[in-house]
Amino acid sequence: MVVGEKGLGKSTLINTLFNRELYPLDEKPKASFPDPEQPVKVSIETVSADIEENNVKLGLTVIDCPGFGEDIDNTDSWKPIVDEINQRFDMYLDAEIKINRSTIVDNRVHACLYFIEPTGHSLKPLDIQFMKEVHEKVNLIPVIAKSDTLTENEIAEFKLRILDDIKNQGIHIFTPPDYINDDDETKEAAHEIISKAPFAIVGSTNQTQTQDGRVVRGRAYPWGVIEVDNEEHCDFIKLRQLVIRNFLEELKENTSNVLYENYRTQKLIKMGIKQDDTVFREFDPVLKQEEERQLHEAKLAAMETQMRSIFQASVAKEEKKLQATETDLFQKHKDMRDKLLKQIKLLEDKKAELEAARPMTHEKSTHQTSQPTKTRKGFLR
Ligand SMILES: Nc1nc2c(ncn2[C@@H]2O[C@H](COP(=O)(O)OP(=O)(O)OP(=O)(O)O)[C@@H](O)[C@H]2O)c(=O)[nH]1
Ligand SMILES: [Mg+2]
Repeated sequence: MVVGEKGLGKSTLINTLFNRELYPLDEKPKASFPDPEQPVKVSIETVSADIEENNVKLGLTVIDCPGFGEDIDNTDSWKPIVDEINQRFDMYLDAEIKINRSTIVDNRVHACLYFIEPTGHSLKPLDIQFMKEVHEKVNLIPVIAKSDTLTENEIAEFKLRILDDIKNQGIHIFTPPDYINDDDETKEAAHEIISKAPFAIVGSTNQTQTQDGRVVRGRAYPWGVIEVDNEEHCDFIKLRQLVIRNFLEELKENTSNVLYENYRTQKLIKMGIKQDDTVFREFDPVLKQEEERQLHEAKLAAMETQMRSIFQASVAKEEKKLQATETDLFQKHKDMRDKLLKQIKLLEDKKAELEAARPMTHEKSTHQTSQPTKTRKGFLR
């Protein structure tokens, strides 16, 4: 989204970013004076186009807000823009509530370039009011428009005053996250980009020849050429890096995880729906890790209890089996003993029977042999 007062070079910057005439530009902008009878309304205009970065095609949609700050009374100039941002959040929320979430089209505003007039003084009340109205809904990126109209020193001082105002007013401007795991080179590059805010930009799609014969995109002055793609001349390259090359994903993530979540929570509270915070825990990696650890420990404890009860059950089963075998053996032993006793009894009876019949045969056999009786006796024992 690009917002700023009339003629600050919004369309030119977008053309410069896409490197083509997305917005046909009148060479001489028509002078117009606000008519107190006919208030100027802010309108919302969108245009989509592809941009190529590192051989990757990106589809970007630009939202222009012509009419901003053009009225005699601009008190509510911010309102249609905030409405537009909210409406896009609402569309996303509606789609999210529907069952089929896989087809959600993300039309939320992921960055708002706010054009500050190159006065060299400080922010105007309109600038402060607008930024305060949107800074919690959108990634705000302030830029100093037409910075070629200021000297290097004027830009440096103007930047400091703007940053002071922003700080004093409690306005949040987008700063990419500082990743702990990034290498020093990446961190350094990120710091260099951030250090340029608010970005002093120059827009132009015109090819101009420099004094040393190079053909560049720039603005020609009698004293020389201001080059768009030269970091010594302006912050266009750094702005492009921030928005497209380096931090496109971070802009989208911040919109999703912070700005949209705030909006959603507020909206649901207003609708009387209480939010289930557990759904959002995944955004806190420390909390999530702790939760996962506890879950893992609970799982281990459950497994241990289960294994212990399985072990106890199998021990009890074995014990029962052993007991059964013992009883069985005892029974068998008893049976055998009974059988043997019975046999002994039978033999004893037979012996007694034989002995009863002996007197007759005894005399007969005494002189023959006494040995067999003895032997038989010993055998029975
Ligand atoms: N000096 C200078 N002039 C610029 C720059 N960018 C744009 N212009 C000129 O400023 C005039 C307005 O530029 P636009 O891009 O139409 O500005 P805008 O903000 O889109 O204006 P509206 O759409 O009318 O609100 C044109 O004549 C541009 O050539 C810049 O960086 N430096
Ligand atoms: Mg324009």
